[in-house]
Amino acid sequence: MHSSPDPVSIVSLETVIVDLPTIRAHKLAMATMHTQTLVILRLRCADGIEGIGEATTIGGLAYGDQSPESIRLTLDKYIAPLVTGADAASVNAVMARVDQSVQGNALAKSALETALLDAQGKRLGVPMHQLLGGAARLSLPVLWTLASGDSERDIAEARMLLEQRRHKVFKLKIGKRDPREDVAHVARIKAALGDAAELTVDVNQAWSEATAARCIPALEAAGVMLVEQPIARDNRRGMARLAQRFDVPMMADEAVHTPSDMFDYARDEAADVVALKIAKSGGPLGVLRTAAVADAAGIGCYGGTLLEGTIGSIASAHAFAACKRLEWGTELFGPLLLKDDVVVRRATVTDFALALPAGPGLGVEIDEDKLAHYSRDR
Ligand code: MUC
Ligand code: MG
Repeated sequence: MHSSPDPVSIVSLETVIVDLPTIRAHKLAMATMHTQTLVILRLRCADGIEGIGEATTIGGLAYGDQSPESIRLTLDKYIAPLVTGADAASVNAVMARVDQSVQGNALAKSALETALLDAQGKRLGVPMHQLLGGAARLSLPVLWTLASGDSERDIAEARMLLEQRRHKVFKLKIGKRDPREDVAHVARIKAALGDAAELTVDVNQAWSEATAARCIPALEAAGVMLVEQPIARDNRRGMARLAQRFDVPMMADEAVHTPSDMFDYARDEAADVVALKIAKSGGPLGVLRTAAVADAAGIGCYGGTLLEGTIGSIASAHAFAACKRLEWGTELFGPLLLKDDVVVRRATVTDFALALPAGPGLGVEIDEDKLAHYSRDR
């Protein structure tokens, strides 16, 4: 007879907001970043095990409808009282309890689900991906985003990263400038790098459907291999028309968060590829549910980021490693955009890929001095 193990209760949740400088200005359609703000979650359990998680967005409220401050408030005031005393090992039960009383707030939920899985992996002595069914791959290709705002600088940056064998696929952030200037910028970079590099573009919803229809042929002619979220997240029918009209694959990002968003996109044939993000889907288990719908519909999966630091990026990496198909690689370069981080060993990319840490849980350890140093409460 099997006896079920004693429950391990959740004792406390602690949140820390850290502001970290970036290595250069990162210019996106909706925000220019000089720093990145991470919300770090520490979940302490009765058996002495601590799980860690991260919730990070881009540009305050510029990218999504949760800010670092609101994520922290949601975790401290609403989620902590709900989960304190619950069995930490029953990850799905804890998340179901939270879903019952907290609508939306996928980023806060993602930090919680990550911390629960980290704790459970440490408890069982297995890496997080094993709790997700095991890794289909132990290393993940990682692209780099060129977003200095200057073509020549972007070309020099790409050449250096190619030379270092760090990245060979580059995503260009466009949508901020006049569309003609953006298209010329993309064409200039592709012409300079030639076949040594593949290019994608992310418009971050900045174009109207008419502007997209006008610019995409020029992007195709320049050799762009993927166009990400060219138009507003709400304009699903517009995305379907663009996907139908052009050969270059259309990727949905801001438009697809949950499995049901993915289902609607699949039904309307509104995307060829989806940018999966643990932050949008409420955690590593959540993102695999979205991936399953994409997979069922033949929509390609891409491992996306909200420019998290090492904790959030490695949590994403465990989930993307467990995806059945990950045809479009990942963009888990967030830690490399930061001058510093709050962990002992930062994520690195070598030979164009990120290797999963082998330790239990996430396999990532907090650096207490750095966490205290960068904490906003210091
Ligand atoms: C986004 O919209 O995809 C990913 C890479 C980057 O530079 O910004 C993000 C967000
Ligand atoms: Mg995007």
